[in-house]
Amino acid sequence: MVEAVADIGLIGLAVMGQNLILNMNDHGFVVCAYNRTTSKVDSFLENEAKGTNIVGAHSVEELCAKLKRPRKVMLLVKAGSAVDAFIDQLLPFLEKGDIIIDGGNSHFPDSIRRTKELEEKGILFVGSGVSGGEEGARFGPSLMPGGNPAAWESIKPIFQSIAAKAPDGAACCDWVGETGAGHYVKMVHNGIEYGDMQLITEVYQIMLEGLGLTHDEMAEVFAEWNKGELDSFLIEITRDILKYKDTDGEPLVTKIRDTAGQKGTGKWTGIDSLDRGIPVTLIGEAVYSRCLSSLKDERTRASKILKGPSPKFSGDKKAFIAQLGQALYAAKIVSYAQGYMLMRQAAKDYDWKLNNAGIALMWRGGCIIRSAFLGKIRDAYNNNPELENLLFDSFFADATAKAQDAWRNVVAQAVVMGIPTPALSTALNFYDGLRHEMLPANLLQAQRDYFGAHTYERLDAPGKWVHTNWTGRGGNVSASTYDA
Ligand code: NBP
Repeated sequence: MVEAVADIGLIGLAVMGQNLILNMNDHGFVVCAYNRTTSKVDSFLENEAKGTNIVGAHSVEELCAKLKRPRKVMLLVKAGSAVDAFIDQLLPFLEKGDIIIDGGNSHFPDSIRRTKELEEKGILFVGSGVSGGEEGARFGPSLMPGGNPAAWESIKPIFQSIAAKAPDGAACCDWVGETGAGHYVKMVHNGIEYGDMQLITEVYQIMLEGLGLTHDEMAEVFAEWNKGELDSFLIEITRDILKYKDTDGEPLVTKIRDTAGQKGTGKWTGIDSLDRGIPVTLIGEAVYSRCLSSLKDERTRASKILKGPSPKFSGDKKAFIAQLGQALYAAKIVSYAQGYMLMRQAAKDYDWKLNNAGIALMWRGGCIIRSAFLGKIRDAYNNNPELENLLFDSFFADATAKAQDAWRNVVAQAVVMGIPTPALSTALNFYDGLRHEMLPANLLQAQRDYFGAHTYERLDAPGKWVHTNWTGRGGNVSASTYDA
């Protein structure tokens, strides 16, 4: 008879799994480790886990036998079929009320499906976003658990102890919402990460090409920004990257091929926003910018064919740098507002009760997008849990109003200099679109009705869809009215 000694089991002994186990051990939890290739269990126990309370298992059956009830098994394996395969292997050794947690980068529809399928079997499923990479996993990740709410009380003590802590000591982990909500929020988090990174790179290109600053001068600018409202992990590492020299004393960053990679979560966010009809334009532009960057050969040919202005700035550089900071800040506010709009729509579509303030707190520490700014988002949703749009919160409405002159000038100057600013400018266009009560979609509707008899709604008769015979030649039959 194997003794049930472990508080939690963890499957998947690659970088994330091993580090999370060590983190759990540090916080006083006994973890049982298992891996498909079982030699990795032995190697882990003999090396990284030596001298700890961590125990190992060489089969799924042994793993389950070593777990205290209700059993909690966390998977940190490659997303996709490996997760389903492990769930199938675990089921014969679990009983009603036991918990399976998937901490991998799973796509949220899989987590919705798994929550439902396992609920029918009496097993509680949790799909949890885990952010922060290797270091986060080891010393405090941002954790975004969602799924079957009945699992939360049992896993909460473990999750909140191992999670990163915000500067005020709060754990960067709270219950996100039902079914696929945890992985959905992680997906949006990754999309926002794409956006934040893109914004920083645009400001870098303006400073480099337009202002002609050296990398050390730019590092100084980022160092200053990191002391104020832009204080964040990404600004901090950008400062350090810009200062970093290659062996010949040149900035290393200038020697890196300018083609950006991507693993797909930004793309998922973009596709999802199109599916839901929510204009998450900044993340979309961030994904497309990576795509454009990867067309290096075509860009090289284009650079010799397509003409543009000389990207030289001829004004007060110091004042313009301050404006760049304001533009970055305002565009970042728009990006988070768009991300929250998307989560609001998904919550409506899936009937999730999303913890909006908690989400900002979960992103406040441990993850790549951690920043002081997220504390303000948490405050906004704490002040008004029903807040329709982040931009309507008085703090953010005032901040964008204050920054907008600088933001407009930065985008205008970049256009004049021919320096691309897809994220900075799409954010501004979104801001201007959102604040227009009247957009030119009236003309668009007229065009649709003109060529396709798609009908339009009259302002003076809401809900009444009519067709006009614009040319006098067509008939009076209209097309069906529906939105794709
Ligand atoms: P990997 O994503 O590299 O996955 C390695 C683990 O998956 C190993 O335990 C491996 O077992 C197992 N595995 C694979 Br690969 N295919 C399998 C299959 N068909 N059946 C069963 N097991 C299989 O590890 P990771 O980088 O630690 O990431 C783990 C999860 O966390 C992933 O979903 C990842 O996307 C996510 N994540 C990673 C990071 C990060 O910074 N790395 C951050 C946040 C989230 P084996 O040893 O037998 O091959």
